[in-house]
Amino acid sequence: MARPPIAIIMGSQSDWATMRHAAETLDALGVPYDTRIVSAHRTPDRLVAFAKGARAEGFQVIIAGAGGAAHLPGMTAAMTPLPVFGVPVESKALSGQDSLLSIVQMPAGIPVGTLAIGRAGAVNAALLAAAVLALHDPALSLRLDEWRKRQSESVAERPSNEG
Ligand code: RP5
Repeated sequence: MARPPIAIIMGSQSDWATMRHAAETLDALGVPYDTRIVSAHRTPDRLVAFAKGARAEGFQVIIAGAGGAAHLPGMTAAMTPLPVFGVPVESKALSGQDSLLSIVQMPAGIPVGTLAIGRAGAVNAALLAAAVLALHDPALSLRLDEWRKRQSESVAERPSNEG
């Protein structure tokens, strides 16, 4: 069986409540992925092994979610040539502003594509990762078009008291 092209990594089990939205979006698009807990500070050796081996494992894009002092996306990007999309997880103390600034403010030279805080960022990271793969996958490109079409069709013309 082909290896999944996307890795969804996160700093903690507690990040899964956010990062599962990336997984569900990839499910909807029919894109295989692997999920791992990789903490930059609690499991640094696991981080190094994962990031250095990610390309050899067959991954093409990495989605990395973390909260607080969120080093995971940047440290991962420092050790792999693969594109890394960072998802700032909403933290309790600072509502994810800490996560966002930790991930987005990469010094020039090591890029991390940074998404919005929380669920929106997780969903969009998955859509962005799928769009990268779709550049060389016409069937996935069609599925992405269909996903957007369904999204447009799901928007009512007028607001309702039910919603
Ligand atoms: C970060 O610390 C994780 O990415 C998580 O968002 C945050 C809190 O982790 P837990 O204390 O819930 O494990 O490393």
